[in-house]
Amino acid sequence: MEQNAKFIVIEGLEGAGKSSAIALVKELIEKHTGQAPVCTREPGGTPLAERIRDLVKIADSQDPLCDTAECLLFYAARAQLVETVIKPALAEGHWVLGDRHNLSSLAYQGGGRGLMPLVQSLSDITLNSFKPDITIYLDVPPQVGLQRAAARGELDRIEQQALAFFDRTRATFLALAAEDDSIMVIDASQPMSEVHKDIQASLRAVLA
Ligand code: T5A
Repeated sequence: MEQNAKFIVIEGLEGAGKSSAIALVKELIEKHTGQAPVCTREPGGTPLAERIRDLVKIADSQDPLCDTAECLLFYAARAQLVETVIKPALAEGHWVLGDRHNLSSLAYQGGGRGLMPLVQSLSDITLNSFKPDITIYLDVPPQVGLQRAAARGELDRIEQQALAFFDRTRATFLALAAEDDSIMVIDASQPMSEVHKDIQASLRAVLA
């Protein structure tokens, strides 16, 4: 088992290209450690957290989710995932590769919804300074990302928000990345082959 297992997270707006980035990083980790990482997604990644995922993704016109409840649900799902999957995996020496984590709540609920004080309090209480070793933030203008997501099929509850919501979310992702050395920003509006080259370069040190 790897003594110094790492927690690596891929972040970005909808359509940023997280799925193919995850496939690439998974392969790189496998080559480096000789073992597949434990892959998680947020919200989700445990049976209970997957049920919460449905609550936040599917719109209910009879009982629309208010912003505070949305925020609490993301943290309930995250607490369950961190305590029952991520921390135990790291403790056993398994690398963990996450499709989104806390940075999404800071950006979407903190920046997009304007709930930063609540998000910061919940983050402190539930995570207590636990954070990824490396976060790769795939930066894409919302128009580009949403077009890609729409080309794939129907948009979910959050994807149907106004463009200004995604502009605020992106601005928060970038502002938080600027003040945290563990967050690497990749220009995800480039062709996929270039995005992948940049991801490999940004992980060179950690996978050396
Ligand atoms: N959320 C989540 C919060 O609000 N707060 C939180 O705390 C958390 C954890 C989760 C939703 O919940 C929100 C954010 C989300 O709205 P999700 O399904 O996990 O939903 O996340 P999405 O972002 O909606 O997932 P997507 O599948 O839309 O995004 P991806 O994975 O980044 O997109 P991907 O890789 O499937 O790419 C989309 C399309 O674009 C193409 C791909 O081939 C694909 O067809 N593409 C490119 N085309 C050209 N050039 C490139 N460079 C391309 N990269 C990708």
